[in-house]
Amino acid sequence: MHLLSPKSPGWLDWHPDPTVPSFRLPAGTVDTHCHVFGPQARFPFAPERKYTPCDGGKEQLFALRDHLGIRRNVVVQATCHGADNSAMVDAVRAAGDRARGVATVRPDVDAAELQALHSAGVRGVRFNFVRRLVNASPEDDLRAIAERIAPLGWHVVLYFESADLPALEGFFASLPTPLVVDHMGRPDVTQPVDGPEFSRFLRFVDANDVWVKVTCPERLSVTGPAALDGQRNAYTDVVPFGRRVVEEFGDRVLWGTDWPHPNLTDHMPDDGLLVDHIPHLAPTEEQQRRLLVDNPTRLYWPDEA
Ligand code: 0GY
Repeated sequence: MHLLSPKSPGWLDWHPDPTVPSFRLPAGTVDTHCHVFGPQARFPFAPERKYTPCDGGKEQLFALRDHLGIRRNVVVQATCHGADNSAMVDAVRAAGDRARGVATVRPDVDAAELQALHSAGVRGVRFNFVRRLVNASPEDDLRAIAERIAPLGWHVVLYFESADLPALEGFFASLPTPLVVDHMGRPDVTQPVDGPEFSRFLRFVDANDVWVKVTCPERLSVTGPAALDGQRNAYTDVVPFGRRVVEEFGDRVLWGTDWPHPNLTDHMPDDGLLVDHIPHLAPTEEQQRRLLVDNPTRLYWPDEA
């Protein structure tokens, strides 16, 4: 047996005992952004990783799913596993029709491997531009991947910092697949929602029919998790940003937990509180149904939509 690596210094483990949310998720809710970490003894982390997390395996993910009242998950390959999709695929297969996957692949991936991933439930690849997580990939390599996956009907999930959008958006717009952006493009929520940075992001979304995950308030927030009123209303500084996206692009917004919440430094969110954040972003029942059920079902289970 190989030696297990210790967690990165200061690593925060996922919440052991999340509260039961007050907000009842509608039937068929999909968590479109979550990960599995290992377990390391069975699925070793990639040598090129930039962090070593705690274990967060499929059993814990499914337990959280059931605790929160989520119907289905989209398991996104985490960078700590590099392009070895085994842990993600194992989780997606184990969930049967209750999960889909988003993979990381290399430019030399062959047709048989893509077909095997498709059969397992993978429906997209993730391109990551966050420098603390990955070394940059040449755009030609990424374009080659996008061209290989387009015929399968897959999409590309984009993870980038908002400051990098001006340099990247031309490349994104040239890709031949649907685009999905993680965490609202990581806005600086101390800037006005009508300010130049977020306005540019909204124009990019509009011009390219981009899907947007209104995820990770805990990652974007400066005011933090303090519940300031009786409605478990945490991460209030993120609300205007999420609400704007839900109002403008109601048929292309997606929600997710981001469990097991990699690389947080100041607190670990109570996943129940993250569910209670949803009605602050999407106040009407129709907005909630589109965000939580209709949109993700159309993207990941199109035969049912
Ligand atoms: C997220 C965010 C992060 C990490 C990863 O794959 C990953 O390692 O996505 C992050 O550190 O911001 O979406 O989970």
